[in-house]
Amino acid sequence: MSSRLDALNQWVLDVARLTRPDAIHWCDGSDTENDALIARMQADGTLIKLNERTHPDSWLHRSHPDDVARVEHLTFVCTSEQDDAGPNNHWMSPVDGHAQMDALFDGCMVGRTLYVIPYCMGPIDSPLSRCGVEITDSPYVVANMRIMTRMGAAALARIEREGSFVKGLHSTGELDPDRRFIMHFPDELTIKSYGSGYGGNALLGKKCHALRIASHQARKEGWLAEHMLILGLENPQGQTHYIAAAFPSACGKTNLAMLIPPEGYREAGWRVWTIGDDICWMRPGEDGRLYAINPEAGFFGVAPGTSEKSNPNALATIQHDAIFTNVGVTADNQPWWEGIDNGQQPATDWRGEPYDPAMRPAAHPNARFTVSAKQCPSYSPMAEDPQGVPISAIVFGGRRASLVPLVFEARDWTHGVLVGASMGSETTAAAAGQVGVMRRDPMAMKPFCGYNFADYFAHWLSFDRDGAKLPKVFHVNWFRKGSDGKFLWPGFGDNLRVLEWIVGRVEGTAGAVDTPIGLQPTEGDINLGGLDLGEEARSLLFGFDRAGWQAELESIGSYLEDYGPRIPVALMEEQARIAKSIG
Ligand code: OXD
Ligand code: MN
Repeated sequence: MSSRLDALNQWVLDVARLTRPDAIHWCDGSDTENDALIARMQADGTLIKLNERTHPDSWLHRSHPDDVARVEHLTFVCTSEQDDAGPNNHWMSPVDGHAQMDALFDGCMVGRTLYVIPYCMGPIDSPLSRCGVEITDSPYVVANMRIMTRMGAAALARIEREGSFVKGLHSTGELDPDRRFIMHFPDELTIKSYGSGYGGNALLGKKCHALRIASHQARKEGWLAEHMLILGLENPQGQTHYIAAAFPSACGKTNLAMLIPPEGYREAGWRVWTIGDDICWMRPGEDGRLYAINPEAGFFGVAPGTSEKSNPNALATIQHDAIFTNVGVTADNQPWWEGIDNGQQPATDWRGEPYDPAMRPAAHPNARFTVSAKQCPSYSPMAEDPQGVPISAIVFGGRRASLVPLVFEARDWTHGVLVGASMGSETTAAAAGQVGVMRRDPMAMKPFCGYNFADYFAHWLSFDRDGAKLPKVFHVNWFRKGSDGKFLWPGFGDNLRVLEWIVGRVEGTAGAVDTPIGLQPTEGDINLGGLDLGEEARSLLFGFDRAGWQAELESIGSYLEDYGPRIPVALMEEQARIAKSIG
């Protein structure tokens, strides 16, 4: 291999000396390689073949029952100064972090194969893309990385050209929760992950590289690495606006990114194009607009709740060549999960036991599918454009059962940054821990920002400079509940009505009223035709609760103050301005 790959070769040798694998395999990403890995995993039970007639070339993986989600409490950012990681991250010094991880990795691959996975995050020829190499002892990780990234020979060629890459070292270890850590060394562009095979902990291109390490690189280099879907909304005149939207994990990013418009809209010619469902890298272009790429090549989506009603495009995408993790299966080996609503019944649950609803759900609430984006009927050809797509609107949103209306628009960029920074949402099964607890999750990046949130907010604010043509910023809440505890907004395809208003605001054609929290549509500004919304729904979805917002602004103020003197003054002034205008 060429001398430009010396650093990579040396690192692989160093890791092999530490972990002592039986064999080393450099992944080329070919079909032959994948077939051999799949055959091996089928033989040892890592993968179980699903019904070949209904789901050709698709597989079920059952994880260790204690290894089903991201582990935020075991995830660390290792910087020399603790303040650089910030109160939003668990911290360890790089020296201690390496010592702790290397002790775990010592000899951990004896009897196993070490796989070297060169990968590219983003279109292989895009200047916005970045490469990495993951070393792992898990063939399941290799098979998933092949779907989720541009993996293999082309990525290795780019690494050879550029000479730089993010280093990720992973071992499933013993899958013991007491010997499990995910550590990031942003200054060394290095990740070490031990003891878990779960996607967010083990597919290192995804959360570890494309968010935690990339957010750190993005700050240094003047771009943004965000936990956002990207969609294109095409109107009946054939014009497309691109929208990036940040919602916390398991809050409907995949569903929104693949939305199918309600019938009347469809007939009129509205269409949603999918660019990405989880991660967005964007940077200012020469014209001052923000241009975005999806660094991923596949979807690692939450299966439960996915149905013909909630997301027909996702269902079509996962009909073949998909890996399902921790779903239930029917008697004839079709994947099954709660909310699939396809008239079938599960026979076996995600732990491989006969399904008994009194014991546990058939699918784990965080069961996942891994599938190539190219299989999605709404996948946009623009997703492969090396220049990225220009973003017209940024949307923030969380799960808020009360207070927060259906949609509002921030007055300007600074206000928009405050709206993102003060986002709150109820926790979900995507991370280990209690579900349904409201927490602040700024820009949906609480688990993923690789540095101090105070500096991250300052970085966001810095994009407002001469010549910038920034997107408008909005906040949505699909999850408002009525006094009966039921959701007030139908959601799913009907969210297009809100997107139409957002694009109308961008184009200057849609109306709004000024409220202290921003610009809100009245019922007349949004097309509600054909919806059955009661009196309570209309008043809560479009209203403004002054007393509730007074308390919310106070809570936002004390949340931001907790970041201490690093918090940008402009953000505190914005909070004070809004608090004052509420009265
Ligand atoms: C994900 C997550 O898997 O956010 O995308 O947990
Ligand atoms: Mn995510």
